[in-house]
Amino acid sequence: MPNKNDVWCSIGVPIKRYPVEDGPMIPWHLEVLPRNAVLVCGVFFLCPQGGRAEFVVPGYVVETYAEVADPIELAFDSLGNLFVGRDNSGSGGSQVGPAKIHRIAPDGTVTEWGAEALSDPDVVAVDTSGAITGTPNSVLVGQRVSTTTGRVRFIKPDQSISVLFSTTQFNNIAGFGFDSSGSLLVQGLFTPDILRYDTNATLTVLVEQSGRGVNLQTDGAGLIYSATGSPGTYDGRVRIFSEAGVLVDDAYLTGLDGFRSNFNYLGQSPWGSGLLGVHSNGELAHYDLTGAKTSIGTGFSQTPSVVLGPDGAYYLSDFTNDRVLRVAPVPEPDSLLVLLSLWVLTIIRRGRRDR
Ligand SMILES: [Ca+2]
Ligand SMILES: [Ca+2]
Repeated sequence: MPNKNDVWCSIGVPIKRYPVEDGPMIPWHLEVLPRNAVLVCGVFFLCPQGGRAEFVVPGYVVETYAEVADPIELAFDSLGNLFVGRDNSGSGGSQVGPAKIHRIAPDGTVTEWGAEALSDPDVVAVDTSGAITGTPNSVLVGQRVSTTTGRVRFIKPDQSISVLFSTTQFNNIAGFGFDSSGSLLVQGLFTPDILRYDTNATLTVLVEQSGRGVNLQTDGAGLIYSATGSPGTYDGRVRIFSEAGVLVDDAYLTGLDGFRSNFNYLGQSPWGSGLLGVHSNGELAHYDLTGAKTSIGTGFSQTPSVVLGPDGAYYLSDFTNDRVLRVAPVPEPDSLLVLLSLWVLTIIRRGRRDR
């Protein structure tokens, strides 16, 4: 039997279960269910409506960049390789089970990355400079390794794997960021405290807070944006802290729909500076630095990560459909192509006149 936290189709085949918990099950709130889900005897069922959802961002083309199983967090290295964290629950396995992360090369080739499978490898970041791991472009992987212990490992470009550190401050990892000094910041999941691992390999507790970790973003200029959700109320919140761990804004964003909102991209975008994220209702939204919201797209489903690519396009993990999406501006008509078309038209017209 499916458990109450699973999403199943009416004939009992698992479609996708969103890995919001990585541990003890908490019943899904009704408002986070897809529109085509129904509640039967306490079990949520999802009836596929044929084909994939429509992803719409006016002025932008949304296309499949690569097909990958169960994608969660995304991170580019300095060479344009895109690393994709992974959660086995999408394929019916354990939320904390072992898997190899994916690497999508710039030519689109997908490789299972790392010398061995790692438990719960859903959160990733890239140490492009090597300041944290000693090896540029090592991929940091945030893991849950036991009921008491969280761990950060890193995969070097030769695919060998080392432990960066383990902690009992929290047993699972919700997000990574880098501060302006190049220190690695790590937010927990069940306990959303924030740790700092500096370039001298010193680990300190920067922030202790309650709720549940959703994600962490840094602006690289002194501020940390920490997204949390509260079990039961789903009153999602983004707080701002200084890099010293001092609370700057306790309520930068509030009332978000909890775990299912993901605020993954912080920086300049075509919609201005601020945060980009996807809500549980499929809305792609931008929040400016005052917290004002602009809706910029619809139809997204279970999109745990948004990152800016080296080509200026945005890349989104589409957990439900086992793929990474690329969102790029509608291309301008090539001016040479326009000139060529006009020239061909002129030739045709002249030919008709000469007949
Ligand atoms: Ca997981
Ligand atoms: Ca995890």
